[in-house]
Amino acid sequence: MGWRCGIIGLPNAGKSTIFNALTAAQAEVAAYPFCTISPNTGVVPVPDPRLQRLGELLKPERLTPTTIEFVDVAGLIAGASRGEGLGNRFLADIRDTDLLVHVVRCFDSPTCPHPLGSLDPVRDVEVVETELFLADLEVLGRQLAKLEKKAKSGDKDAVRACATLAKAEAALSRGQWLKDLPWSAAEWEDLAPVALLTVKPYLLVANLSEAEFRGGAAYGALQELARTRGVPLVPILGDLEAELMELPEAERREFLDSLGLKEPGIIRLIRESYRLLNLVTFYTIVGPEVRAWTVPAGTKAPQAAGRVHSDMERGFIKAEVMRYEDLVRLGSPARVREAGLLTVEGRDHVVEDGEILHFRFQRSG
Ligand SMILES: Nc1nc2c(ncn2[C@@H]2O[C@H](COP(=O)(O)OP(=O)(O)OP(=O)(O)O)[C@@H](O)[C@H]2O)c(=O)[nH]1
Ligand SMILES: [Mg+2]
Repeated sequence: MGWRCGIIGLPNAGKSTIFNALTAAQAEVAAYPFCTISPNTGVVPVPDPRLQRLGELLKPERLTPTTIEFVDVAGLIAGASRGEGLGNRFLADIRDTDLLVHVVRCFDSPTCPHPLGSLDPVRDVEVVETELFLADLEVLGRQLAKLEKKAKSGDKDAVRACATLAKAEAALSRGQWLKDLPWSAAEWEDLAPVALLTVKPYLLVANLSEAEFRGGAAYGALQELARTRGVPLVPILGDLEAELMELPEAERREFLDSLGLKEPGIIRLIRESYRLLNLVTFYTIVGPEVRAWTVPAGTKAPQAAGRVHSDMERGFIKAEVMRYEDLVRLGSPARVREAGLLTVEGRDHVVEDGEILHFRFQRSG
C-alpha cells in the first residue's frame, strides 16, 4: 500500500511539468528505486537525512527509502463537478488519493495562454476549490437522500449518520474545509464511506517564473492568501526545475545558489507532502539492508511488522526497539544494547517516529 498525492489545478498551470520534475528527482537521491506505474503515476523516494546518516554509520549494501506516489491528474475547469471538461475523470482520479497538491499558475507565457485569460492566482485558487466544494456537496446530498430513507424506518445508525452528514453540508456551505472541523471518532466513521475531497490534507504549490519568484505581485497575493488561511505553500520554479533535474549535481548546485535556494522546490514538496500525510517512519536493519518504512501515526507494532511481511504480523511475538538518536550517539546496535537502551515491546506498543525495530516472530507452517 502506498500513499498517493493527487496533483490538481487548472489546465496549463504546470501540473505535468512539476510531475515530470518530481519523477526525475530520483537523480537527487541517486540509487533509490523509482518506477512509473502508469504514465500519470510516479513513485518518488522520500528524502530522509536520518536514513542517510544510518547509511554512513552502518555502511549497509543497500539503503532503501520509503516512497510516496504522485498522480498527475487531468486539469479541472469551472463546472468540473457537474462534468464540464474532463470533470468526471478528474473527480474519479482524485477520490482515491490521500493528499491534494494544488498547483497554482504564477507565470506569464506568450506561448501558453492562461485558460481564464489573465494571471490571477487568487482567483484560480477560488475556482478550483469551488469545484471541490461542489463535488463534496453533491455526494453528500446523494448519500443523505439514501440515509434519510433508512432513518425514517427507525435505523439508529442512519439517524446519527444523517446528523453528521447534515453538519458537513452546513460547514461546506459556509466555505469550511471538512478537514478543519473537530470531528469525533464516531463522526469520522460516518464520513468515511462517503467519497469526500475536502477531508483530505491539502497544500498549495506556486508554480513560478523566475520573475515572479523574485518578488512578483501574483506570487505575493498567493503568499498572502496561504498565510491568512494557514495553508502550506511550496514555491516551485516548474520549468526551470524540470530542466535542472537533468543537469549534473555541480551545475545544479550552482544554479540553486544563484537563486539563493538550498534545495529544489520539488524536494520540499515531497517532504511537505510526507509531513502532511501524518505518517511515522521506522527503520529496519536486516542483513545487508537498512530500510525506511512508513505507517500511519498510531500504528501498533504487529501491524508495523505486517508492513515488512505478513508472516511477521501473523506470528508476531515482540519487537526490539532502539531509538535513532541513541544509535547515532553510541555508534552501533551492540553499544545501544550494552547501554541498556534497547527495549523489548509487545503487541500494544505504538510505533514512534524514528524507531529502529527488530521483530521477533513465529514462522508459520
Ligand atoms: N514560463 C513557464 N512556463 C511553464 C512553467 N511551468 C509550465 N509551463 C508551461 O506551461 C505549459 C503547460 O504546462 P503543463 O505542465 O502541461 O500544464 P498542466 O497543468 O499539466 O496542463 P493540463 O494537463 O492541460 O491540465 C507548458 O507549455 C509548459 O512548458 C513555468 O514555470 N514557467
Ligand atoms: Mg497535464
